[in-house]
Amino acid sequence: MKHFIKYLVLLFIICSACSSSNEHIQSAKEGQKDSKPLNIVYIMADDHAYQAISAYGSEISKLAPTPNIDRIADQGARMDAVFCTNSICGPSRSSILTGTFSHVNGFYKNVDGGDFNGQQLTFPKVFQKNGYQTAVIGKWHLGTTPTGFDYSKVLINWGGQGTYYYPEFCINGTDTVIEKYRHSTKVIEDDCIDWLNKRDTTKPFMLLYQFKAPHRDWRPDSIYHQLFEDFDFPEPESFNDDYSNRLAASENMMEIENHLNRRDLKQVPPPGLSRRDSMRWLAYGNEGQFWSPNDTLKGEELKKWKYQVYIKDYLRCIAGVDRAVGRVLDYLDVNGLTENTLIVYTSDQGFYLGEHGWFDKRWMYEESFKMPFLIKSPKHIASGTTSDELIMNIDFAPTLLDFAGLPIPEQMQGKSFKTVFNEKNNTHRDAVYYHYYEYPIWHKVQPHYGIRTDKYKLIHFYYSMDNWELYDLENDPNEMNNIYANSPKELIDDLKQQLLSLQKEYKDDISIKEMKIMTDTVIKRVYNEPRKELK
Ligand code: SGN
Ligand code: CA
Repeated sequence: MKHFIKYLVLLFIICSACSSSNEHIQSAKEGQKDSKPLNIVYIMADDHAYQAISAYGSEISKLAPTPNIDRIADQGARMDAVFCTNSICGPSRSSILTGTFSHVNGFYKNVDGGDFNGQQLTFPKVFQKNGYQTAVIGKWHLGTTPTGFDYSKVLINWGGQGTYYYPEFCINGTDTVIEKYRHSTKVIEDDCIDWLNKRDTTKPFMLLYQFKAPHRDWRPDSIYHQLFEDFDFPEPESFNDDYSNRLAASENMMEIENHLNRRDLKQVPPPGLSRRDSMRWLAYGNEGQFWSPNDTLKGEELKKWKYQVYIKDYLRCIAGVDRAVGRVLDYLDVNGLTENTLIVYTSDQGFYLGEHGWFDKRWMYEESFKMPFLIKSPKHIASGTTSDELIMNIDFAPTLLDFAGLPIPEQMQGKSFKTVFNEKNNTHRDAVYYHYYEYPIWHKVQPHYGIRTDKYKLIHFYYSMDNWELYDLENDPNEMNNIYANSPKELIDDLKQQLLSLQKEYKDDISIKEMKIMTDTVIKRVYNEPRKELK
């Protein structure tokens, strides 16, 4: 018995020694992990509305869920108040890269706005300087060749938009390749995995993984053509908005009913047309010209039909993006990279999915102003977090650098929101600022600026009108009721004061005359896509 007890004691001592040495090994490993630089995968789609991500819970997203994108929210955070500073492609991307507003980085319009000045300081350059391997794969749309990347493979055809089929890419600013078989989302997905496989595993990485989808003209991979065939999507509450009280909105040219063209809704040109004439035939509708797929469909029924064709193709494009996101998440899991990689999923701006009767973006109204933003970093963010802190796209650059422990350049106007995940009651800011310039092309959206607080949104449309709008976001979330004319003077004065101080802080306190000149100025593109002759 004595022996047995001795044996037990010995066993206990050995086991505790083992377990403490295991703990020791584990904590050494932990320590090593902590000192390891954080990898970054920044995923961005083009025109992906938060309403079309199931983590955000909208009705349509319940019918077209995005389980892979949702994994990022489930294992990390869903941000509910992230805003764009100028809701179109190139300008948003420039603000994201530089951490500055459009008027500071100089790329404030897509059309006649020149190209992005790649000499500027961008966050990928800071990562690169600090020993990271950097890459951008997919949509770029900034004209000039990407700078700050060890590897780039970006879409260059269709004015830099890229196409869904036969997309053309430029590799490292020199070699052009045309993809003949795969859908653009699939090519970008495969290239991303390829790059991850071939990377130097002794170095940390920072990858921008950027899709063309679901941008207009919403052309999904044929493997998704059958999706949603047997049911229709509900229309949003503001689908039949009449724009009363909102002069700028009433002048728009982005209505589902009146401005979707035949190409958008996948009509087939009659046989025998020349290439030029068939392009014209397909673009018919852009200017509000009436067309119908058959002799009987018109009025409300025609509008409903257009909405279903539009929304189904849009969501089919997203099904492809969701698959591609899942593939990279799986890759990181399988290769033991998940713990030490920060992942962002976002879009260059929001988009209208029939709200106010619209497609497209540009406005400071919620659906195009608000960006989806999901972020996961197991070491820093608890799973299932949600946040309604007011964030702007100029905050992305400082935030990514901050998470990686790298210096944030002084000239960045945004600020890191890393602390919102661990410091309770830490208010990031009281209001966000917005400024949009491009007019009249493409969709006749008046240039405007404004601020949004938790409760109110004040907008000034200043180009060919002088109109203010005010919304009470708590009581009128669809922004149908402009209360500017009948709101107390103190409220309006207070908001205007806040607006002015933001304009001063961000150095956008120029005169209306100067703002109009910015819209009118034609800045030539340096970037020259080889044009194909139309016969
Ligand atoms: C294209 C689209 C427009 C869209 C712009 C900007 N027309 O010109 O509807 O607003 O892109 O989009 S299309 O018929 O060519 O598709 S952005 O994402 O680049 O800002
Ligand atoms: Ca876009």
